[in-house]
Amino acid sequence: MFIIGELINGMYKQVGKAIAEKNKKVIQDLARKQVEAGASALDVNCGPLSKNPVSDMQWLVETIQESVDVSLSLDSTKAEVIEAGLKLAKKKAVINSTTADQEKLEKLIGMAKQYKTYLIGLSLDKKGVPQDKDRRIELAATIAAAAQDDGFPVEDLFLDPVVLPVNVAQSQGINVIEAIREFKLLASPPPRAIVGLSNVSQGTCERNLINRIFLIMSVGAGLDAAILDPLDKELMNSLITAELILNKQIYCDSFLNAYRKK
Ligand code: THG
Repeated sequence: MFIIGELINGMYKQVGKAIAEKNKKVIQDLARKQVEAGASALDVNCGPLSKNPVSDMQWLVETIQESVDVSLSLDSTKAEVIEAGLKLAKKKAVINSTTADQEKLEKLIGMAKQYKTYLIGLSLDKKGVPQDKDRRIELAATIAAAAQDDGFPVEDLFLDPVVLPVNVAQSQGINVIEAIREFKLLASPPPRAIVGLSNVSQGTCERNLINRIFLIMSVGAGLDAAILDPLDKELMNSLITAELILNKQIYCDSFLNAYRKK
């Protein structure tokens, strides 16, 4: 499982404040803790309150890279913010993200090729968030086809069905899980499936429980990657155990520790 740590996001009050005050310690502690907990990459999002997202993204990338040596997932709806991060990234980065809109797709596939990055494609377009499984697959297919036509390596493409909060869009959970299964059939070699896990529990009381169960059900449907909180130890233990049951890890009595040492 490709785990992207979600915690460096200006959406969190403490992180938004650290970005505004240019407090390196808060950001570097979050970076180190997430990598120690098993993150293979870190999501970097300036948040909705950033007044200058280009320079905030540059500062975040430089600050994080002073403390850890991992891939960064540059998370913004603005291509120029993503590109500002790409120019500084030392390791193979993740572009998070493109939608299925033609103009945006072309631009971000071009950028992904130029900087040799991974690319996340959201099942989303100007018409808004899909409300069923088939629309998610249709939009993902548009993205996969554009990537293939443009010569972008499909194994570097992650398709995201767009997870919605269970308290306001309860019928969408199963549509997301079924879309994950079908995404793998859209190209050969199969594109990878990814979710922003914590979306599912926003505004609910049992956040950790809801995240955990949704993650494991999605892993059962073939999920390859997730943006999640790697500091949630029960979540990580459940994920490691799911991979064990799916025969992706070798069993030994200390399999949780064995996985962590890797
Ligand atoms: N797909 C892709 N990228 C994404 C998402 C996605 N990036 C952003 C988001 N969704 C994933 N990251 C988060 C980060 C935080 C939260 C949810 C998803 C979150 N934050 C608290 C909240 O809103 O309740 C913040 C409040 C606080 O604690 O201060 O839940 O789907 N490709």
